[in-house]
Amino acid sequence: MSVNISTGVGTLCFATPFFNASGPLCTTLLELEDLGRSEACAILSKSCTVEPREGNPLPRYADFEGGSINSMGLPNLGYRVYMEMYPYLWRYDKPIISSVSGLSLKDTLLIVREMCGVDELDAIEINLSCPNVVGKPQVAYDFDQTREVLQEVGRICTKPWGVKLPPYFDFVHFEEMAKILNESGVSFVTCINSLGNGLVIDAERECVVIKPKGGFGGVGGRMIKPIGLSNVRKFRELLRSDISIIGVGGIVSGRDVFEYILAGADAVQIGTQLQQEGVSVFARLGRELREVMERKGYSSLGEFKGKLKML
Ligand code: RRO
Repeated sequence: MSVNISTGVGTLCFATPFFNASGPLCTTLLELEDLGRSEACAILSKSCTVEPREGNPLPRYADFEGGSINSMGLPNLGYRVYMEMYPYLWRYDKPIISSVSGLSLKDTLLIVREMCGVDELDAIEINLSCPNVVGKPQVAYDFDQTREVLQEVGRICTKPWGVKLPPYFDFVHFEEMAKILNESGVSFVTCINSLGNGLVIDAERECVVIKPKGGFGGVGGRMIKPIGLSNVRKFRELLRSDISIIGVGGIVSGRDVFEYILAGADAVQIGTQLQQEGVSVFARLGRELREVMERKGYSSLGEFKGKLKML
């Protein structure tokens, strides 16, 4: 049986449903070219600011049995460098997406305005949920600020755009955020970013495992999958049907991808597992997802997308 795993996010067409989360292995041109050569369906660059940033002191990333913890602190080359890279990435013939994370609304608008002038760029993901810049709270936990950012970006952005959200845990918060998103011009929503300010401890050394912020950092990987799934599911229930959802959080196998699509995701991003396994993860996920679909008799993602059954 032939299995088709192509999908779409807004007006973008993807050959497979998986690509990188903004963060791991997507900061330099070499890394972005590796993603271009891989079976990732799109290339998403590391969240950028106006000026280049070194980020937080090392060590700032660690694996643990449940996943990963990071406090990278938004290290990136500055938006101008990414603008120059996108034309080189065009040769890989897949959508190119820029993650934008201005340190202020003014910065975000400046970057978005400039990025809209780059023909080779297909879409923009506004990161409203970086948990690791000291003194800068996560925008998307402040609903008034989020509404303002979405209104202002919507006024100037001429490319398809979406937002990267932090995890929510309360139905009232989901409803409030969904109302704001439904009244905005987003064509996609990416959920979730890492769980902010977790703490991993090495009992042998009686020590934290990352240096910045007293060891606190964003938690990703296997252990956050139930939260990622719940956020995708809840937003699928609440958002306009023309707003696509990109799921991210704890995807390790093709079966995890299947679960996200069942919950309502149109595509998924891979973070911790990409960091740990490298870009070959995408080919493996493709094989595994096809296997799951063949076993269940599905020939396209649309046959089960969002069709999670209730008891
Ligand atoms: O760079 C980071 O510390 C970082 C960012 Br911008 C983000 O959005 N999520 C995360 O876990 N780390």
